[in-house]
Amino acid sequence: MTQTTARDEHVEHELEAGFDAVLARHDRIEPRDWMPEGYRKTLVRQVAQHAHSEIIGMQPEGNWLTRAPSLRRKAILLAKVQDEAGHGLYLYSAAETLGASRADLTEKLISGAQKYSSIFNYPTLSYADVGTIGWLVDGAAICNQVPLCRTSYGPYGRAMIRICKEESFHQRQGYELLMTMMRGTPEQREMVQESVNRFWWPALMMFGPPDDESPNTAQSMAWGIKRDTNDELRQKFVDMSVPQAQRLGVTFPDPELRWNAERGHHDFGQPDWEEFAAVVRGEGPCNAQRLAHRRRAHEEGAWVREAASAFARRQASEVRA
Ligand code: BYC
Repeated sequence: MTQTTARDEHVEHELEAGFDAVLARHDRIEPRDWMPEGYRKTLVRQVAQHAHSEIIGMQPEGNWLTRAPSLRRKAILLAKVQDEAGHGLYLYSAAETLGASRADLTEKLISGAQKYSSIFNYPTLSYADVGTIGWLVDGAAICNQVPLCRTSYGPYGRAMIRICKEESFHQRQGYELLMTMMRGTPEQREMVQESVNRFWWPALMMFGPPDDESPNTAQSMAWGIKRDTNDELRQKFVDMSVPQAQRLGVTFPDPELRWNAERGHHDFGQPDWEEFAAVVRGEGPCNAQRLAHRRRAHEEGAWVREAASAFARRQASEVRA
């Protein structure tokens, strides 16, 4: 071994020990700190997928903007969909602090090279779906994202704090919408139940595959990127949703769902994991439509990006002059 290699190895060990010490005291890793390449890559993967989900997630609900039943509902929905765009932007910024480029991430999304959440590949067939997405999809998102406020990477954790505050408004508006429909006509109550039946299983899939089939969980937990496993969060979500469903007056389409006093949790059935795998592979009911729509919006927005870049260049040259 040459002297330089030995010295390099020593430095690498010291850096790694420093990184481990930060994780051990549950402190944050910041962009300029040393980090293992695998940690950086895992974060770029998760944060980018998360950002893409927020952006693609605007589409199912955006579908109902022009057909909202009242001005009040339209204003609420518009605010929510705009919030999702903001969440995407916070998250793309967090990914940029890891050396990723926003243009490259967008390219990877529209070419299908990077994933986004399976849930947004299901259609929204009635206005009740706006309420169900708020209640169950944003509810699942809150379950998953509140622990991410304590993730080990600083910019991601700080973005999550803002996002979670807005998600809790999203969940409430959904629950309130469903509550209003449940106080309405029998047809409206039926519409809510039908919507809940369609979204329950896809909502459970949002937490990812079961722990024993999740290739990333163990390492992501060791690095403090994830704070809970997929199954732990899924259980938490079921326990949280059951009393809310009872209050609302709807049921979940799961004959195995029941309280287990011994465990202090609800037992529940498994989603169709083959359907999940197909949706993640791009074969869900709306995958092609979601990506085509995003690709078109990106192409049609080219002039905005060019104008903004030209403006930035002109401002920079004025400052230099
Ligand atoms: N959909 O080893 P695993 C929102 C992939 S936005 C698609 O367990 P990990 C909202 C996974 O990527 C909701 N793919 O992975 C927005 C991995 O594939 P790769 C988005 C999934 O990362 C607008 C493979 O399966 N939330 O709520 O340890 C309106 C194996 O999985 C899914 C986030 O992104 C899925 N559901 O754990 C309303 C939260 N699940 O990459 C609402 C942040 C798994 O190895 N992300 N895969 O090829 C996370 O917490 C974690 O990434 C996950 C997965 C729990 C999702």
